[in-house]
Amino acid sequence: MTRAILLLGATFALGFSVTTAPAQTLKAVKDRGSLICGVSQGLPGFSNPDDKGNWTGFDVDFCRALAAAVLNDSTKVKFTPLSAKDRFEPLKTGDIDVLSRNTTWTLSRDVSYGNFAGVTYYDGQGFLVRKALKVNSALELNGASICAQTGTTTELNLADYFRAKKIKFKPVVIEKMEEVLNAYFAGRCDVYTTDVSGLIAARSSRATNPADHVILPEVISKEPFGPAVRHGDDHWFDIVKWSLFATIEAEELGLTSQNIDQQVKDPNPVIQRFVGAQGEFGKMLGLDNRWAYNIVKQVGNYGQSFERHLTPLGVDRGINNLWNRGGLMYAPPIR
Ligand SMILES: N[C@@H](CCC(=O)N[C@@H](CS)C(=O)NCC(=O)O)C(=O)O
Repeated sequence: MTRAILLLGATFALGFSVTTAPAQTLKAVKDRGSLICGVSQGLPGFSNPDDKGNWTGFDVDFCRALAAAVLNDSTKVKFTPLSAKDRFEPLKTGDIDVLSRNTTWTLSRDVSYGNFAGVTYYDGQGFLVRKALKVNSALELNGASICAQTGTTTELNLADYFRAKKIKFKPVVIEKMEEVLNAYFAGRCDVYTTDVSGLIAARSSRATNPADHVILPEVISKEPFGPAVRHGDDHWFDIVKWSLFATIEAEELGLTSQNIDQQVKDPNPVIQRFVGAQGEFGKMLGLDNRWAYNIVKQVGNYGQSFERHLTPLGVDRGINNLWNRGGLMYAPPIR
């Protein structure tokens, strides 16, 4: 009897462990020889393809940093462009290894779609209007038509904000960003609302004369962007988390793609651990001990990515500065 129960238990345990074994994302990425990264369909500064299909941007750099950590080669990335609405499903199905796409970390997304590895960029939602409308505040938008994109936190915040303020507005919610921008710049809506970084990108890349458009002072939400991985693979979650922390830690340590080969000789034990000369921190993650060195050498530190992609658009570091420079960027220690 006892034996039968034990046997039944063992069979069940075996079956159970087979059916719920966590996805071996690291192994899949290594076997494939490339990382599949979900990005936007084109958002200057964050993830944007050129005519030849080469992707660049702040979120793209994170994909490259992860490929440098995991595959020792930042070029081994395949990009999957995803609309706001369709971005989470490929994470669940395993069609992408990571979602790195100006995606706000919220409770419902964290519970329903995947784990967020941290925050790469702290943003908030704002409003872009034509200067000719002579509007100085979101509180003056009574009766305005407001364009937003489907499947975003933007459309939800928009409704909340105006309901709370008892201001009437006409939502124009469109699925494709290209069409949202066409609608706003053709004057089919008075206002364009999205993350402030997205407004800055839209104004500088799409307006005939950027000075004809103003961003109103109200920031109506918190939009912490971060990379997400699917549930059920803690090991992969750790790798993505620590790859992000490594980019921030590198900036704090003053390690850049230009100086890291000099800095490896620095006897500071924090740097020695970072570059893999001391300890087995890479190995603990299932990676090469030079994982963090590879990120910095091949992609650069957090600040370098920011300066390469966001500073040129006119985005300030602001709260995205390091914690010891007045911002919120803080990485736990590698030890
Ligand atoms: N951060 C917000 C908005 C993200 C979002 O999708 N924003 C739009 C407007 S800036 C976008 O990136 N569109 C690009 C695309 O659809 O490819 C969210 O996570 O819901």
